[in-house]
Order: sequence, then C-alpha cells, then structure tokens
Amino acid sequence: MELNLDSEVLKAYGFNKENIKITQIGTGLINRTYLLSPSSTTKQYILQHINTLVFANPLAMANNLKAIANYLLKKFPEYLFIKPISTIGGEEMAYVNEEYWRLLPFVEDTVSLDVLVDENQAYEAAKQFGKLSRLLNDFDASTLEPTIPGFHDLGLRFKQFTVVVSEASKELKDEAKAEIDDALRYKYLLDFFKSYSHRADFPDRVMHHDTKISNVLLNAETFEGVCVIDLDTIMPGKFISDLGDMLRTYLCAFSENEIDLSKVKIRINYFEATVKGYLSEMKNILTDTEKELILFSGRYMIYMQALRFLTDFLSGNAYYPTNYPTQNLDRAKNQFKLLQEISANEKELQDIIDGNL
Ligand code: GN1
Ligand code: MG
Repeated sequence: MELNLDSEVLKAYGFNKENIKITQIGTGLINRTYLLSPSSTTKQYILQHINTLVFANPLAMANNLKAIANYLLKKFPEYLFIKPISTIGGEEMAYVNEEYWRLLPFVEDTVSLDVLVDENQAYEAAKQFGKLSRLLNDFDASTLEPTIPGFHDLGLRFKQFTVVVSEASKELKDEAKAEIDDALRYKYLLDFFKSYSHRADFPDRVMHHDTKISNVLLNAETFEGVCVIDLDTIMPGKFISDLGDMLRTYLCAFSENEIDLSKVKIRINYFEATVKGYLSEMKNILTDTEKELILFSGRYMIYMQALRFLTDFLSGNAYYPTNYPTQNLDRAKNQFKLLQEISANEKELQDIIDGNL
C-alpha cells in the first residue's frame, strides 16, 4: 500500500525510513494515522497527519494541548494525558512540505475498539471522558482557542443545512426528500436548546468533542479504561458534546454506516452503563440545568450528526469520505432512525437517569 509519508517527517523525529516498520491504522474519517515500530527499540509510536482542510489552525490545537498538559501535570501528576512528542528541533509538530504531522507515544498493553460488545466497555469509556471533564473543571475554558470554530454549534449546522438545501440540485433534493423533511421536523430540538442556552448554570467546559469508543484506550486484558486519545478537538463546549456523542455512538450495536435500519436500535443496558460511568465522575460537578439535559444531550448530538451527513450529501460529499455516492445520505437516515429510537424509549431512559442522580 502507498503510505503517503515523506521520509523528512520521520527525520524530524530522529527516525530513519530504513529502520522502521510503518503501518497505517485507525478508522477516523479526518486524520491519517500510522503506527511506527522502530527496529532499534521495543517502543512504538503513533504518527498522525493533520488534515488542515478541517483543522485550519493546527497551532491553536498544539497550544491548547500544551496548556492542558501543563495544567494536568501540575495538578494531577498521576493522570495519563497523551501529549505529543516534540520534534528533535523542539517543535510541537513537524511541518514538512506545507503539511503538519505530530508524533504520540503508543500506550502499551491497550486496545482501541471500533464497536462496543459489552456494556462494561460503555461504563469504562464514559468514566474516562467524565474523568477528563472533572479534572479540568477548574481550568478556564475561555483560555482555549476553538480548533474548529462552531464545531458543535447546532444553530450553525442548521443554517449550513438550509443554505445547502437552497443551492442543491433538484435531483439531489428529490433523493433526500424524506431526510430533508426529517431535518426540518426535528428543528424543535434546536429551539429547545436555545431556550436553555442563556441560563447561568449552563457553563462552557473543556470538552473532548469526539468521544466515540475508538478514542478511549482500554487495558488489553481487563478492558478497564486507561486514557482518552484523539485530542484535536479539545476546546470549550457544553457538556452535551461529550456525553451526547457517547449516547450517539454507544447505544446501538451498529455504527452510523449501517444501512439496514431495522438494526438501528438502542440497547437500554448500554445507556444505563454510559450514564453510570459518566456520572461516577461528573455527578457532583454537573449543574441542575445540565442534569436536566442529560437525555437531551444525546438527541442534540444525533440530530446534529444527521444534519452534518445530510448537508454533506447535498453539497457533493465534500467533507466526509464515502465509499459510494449516497453513503452520507444513508448515514443521515441511520442517525434519524436513532433519534426516533430515543424518542420511542424516552420514558424508560429518563427513569434510568433519575434513578442515578
Ligand atoms: C469525524 O475523524 P473522526 O472519525 O474522529 C468528525 C466527528 C464526527 C465523526 C462521525 C473533526 O470524526 O465530528 O462525529 O467523524 N470529526 C471532525 O463519524 O469533523
Ligand atoms: Mg476525531
């Protein structure tokens, strides 16, 4: 396979192409990730190419990580925070041929899962993300720079959707008619959010913003949570971003790529495990308003992801890589089905939340 990796990048970190095994790994849609195994040591490394079409300001990303790493090291020295390794020139990232790369340590004896097959994995993952939020509770989120401005701003995502609808071809709009109708029908979720957004006890926190299961490392034997990874989108946000994306991605046994919608169902026990794991860290930190919005956080994130996939389909699949032309439309269908499942089980899910608060 063509690795698409300039040997100058390796040199920036003191590696030599001849003495290193390089494997492309990971399933992220945005950045390319490689596992480096130098023959001179048993240590392994993760090398990532940063997609600057998405992360237009890699320096903001590097500065955020540095500030958070310093804070955590000082206040919670035991906490395992995976921060990038500097180049031999002492830079946070390698800049080669107008592209940014960064190197991370590979954490031994851990696994990253693509699907959850046991509810304890949901508990452990939610606990890890909750723990990061708890440890950063006193960190002033306003000192961080958004690495993607408006990333989880539902109002902005809705606006982008309406603009794209007004510009898309009739053919694409006809194909996506049912999903466009769904997107408009669920707009009440945005209005509901707006009615809360100015409350004093609805703070901006330091959020990870990408809490899917593959972004947590679990112990390879016990499957206990070890640490969180993929820290590009750490920036200020509402608690909704982290808990909501866990609810979006942990409850169904099949991913957003599943096209058989009869398989898109929620697993109540995974819901309970996710809520329990998160609250084991955050119960005493969340405000009353945030506690009221626990179930809503899932709805917000699922709706936003549906809008993002649908918007991308209508604008010619410019953002999310696809394997076939209608994949982003199928992903949107999948997310709308998931949203419907949350509504159908609302009472039971809310009872679980209430029982754990
Ligand atoms: C992208 O690259 P990846 O797979 O970690 C996206 C997330 C979406 C996710 C959907 C920077 O994440 O917001 O939820 O795809 N990240 C960015 O699979 O857009
Ligand atoms: Mg990511």
